[in-house]
Amino acid sequence: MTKRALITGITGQDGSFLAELLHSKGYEVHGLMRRSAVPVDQRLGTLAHFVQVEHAELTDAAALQEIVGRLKPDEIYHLAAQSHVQYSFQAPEVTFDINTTGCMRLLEAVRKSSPESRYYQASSSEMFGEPRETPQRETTPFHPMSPYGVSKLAAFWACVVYREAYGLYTTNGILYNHESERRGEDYVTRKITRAAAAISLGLQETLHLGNLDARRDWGYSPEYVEAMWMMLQQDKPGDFIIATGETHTVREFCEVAFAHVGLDWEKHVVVDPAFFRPIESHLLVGDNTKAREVLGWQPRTSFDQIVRRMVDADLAKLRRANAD
Ligand code: NDP
Ligand code: GDR
Repeated sequence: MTKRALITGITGQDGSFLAELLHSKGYEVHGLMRRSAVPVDQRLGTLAHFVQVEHAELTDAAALQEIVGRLKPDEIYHLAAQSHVQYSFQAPEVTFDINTTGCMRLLEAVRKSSPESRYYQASSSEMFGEPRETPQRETTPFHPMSPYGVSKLAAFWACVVYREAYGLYTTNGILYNHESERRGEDYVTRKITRAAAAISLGLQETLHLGNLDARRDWGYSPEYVEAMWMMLQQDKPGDFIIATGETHTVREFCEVAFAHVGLDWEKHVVVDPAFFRPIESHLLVGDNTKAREVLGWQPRTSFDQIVRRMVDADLAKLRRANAD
């Protein structure tokens, strides 16, 4: 029988890769998005050929309940969020409303209208913030270092409570940074690859960045959405860390990206206090043993490959845009 999935955050990086993955597996894919002045086809691109659109804001409990009750999806992937960590310092209340209360609204809709649905929560390594051990495991205590981290941690626990109190199938994927050619342009990786491409084409001169010593455990988004799907195929719900186990600095990211287009990054990057955060997470690196052993998941694309693939995609995109 055809399985039905509902993906929130369908217009985001992970939503788009996950929709393609589920479509390739024969799922009927529904995507939740908020209304905007930009036409749906333009926002969804090629996904518009197979994704059935449901319009709702995460702030609208009644709309969420109507959609979940009508579709009764086999699987719900809750990816929608205010996902920008630095912005969460400027907008903590909105971040909490969307990321935490939004999750509670969706869980309530599932509990009341579709308790058989399997529910995936997009949890984050930011919940570890200032980690008590490195690498982090599913058992490592949490200590978030941003309003975003706090909002995701509360949503994490909401999923655990709904699992334990009501027996719902709720699974938390604790994902470390994952990137791709579809990454939003104000996250550091895409900002760098887009700038390296633009500078090499003579379209830009400098790149303003914050903390170059910041380290992250960067993986490749298409592989991380596979892990999401694998999690919901398990007999029992649980919590899983998805990470590469390797870290690199923002500086190293710049080196590889600029070298790929034959440039010396030090000639173009300007350190700008505007992009520093009030506090910064340190030593976020994940231990993916449980995911490897239970799910059979492992990362395949190396750091250098991710960077180069992103730069190549930005070069192609900018060349197309400037040929018009
Ligand atoms: P994106 O920022 O690319 O996508 C976020 C999505 O959420 C967009 O589709 C956005 O829609 C939607 N959204 C935001 N606010 C609302 C709202 N009020 N109502 C409805 N939809 C809304 O995120 P990613 O794809 O990178 O990440 C997916 C999820 O995984 C997020 O929850 C993120 O916090 C989490 N995560 C991501 C990691 C990463 O490294 N990428 C790592 C760990 C966790 P719109 O287009 O309208 O803005
Ligand atoms: P992060 O990703 O905060 O880890 O959240 P981001 O790419 O924004 O920052 C990574 C690191 O780079 C440093 N940095 C800069 N960051 C941005 N955005 N812009 C800059 O100019 C810049 N210069 C240096 C940051 O200080 C930081 O240390 C991402 C999001 O996808 C979250 O939703 C997700 O939960 C976490 O990853 C895991």
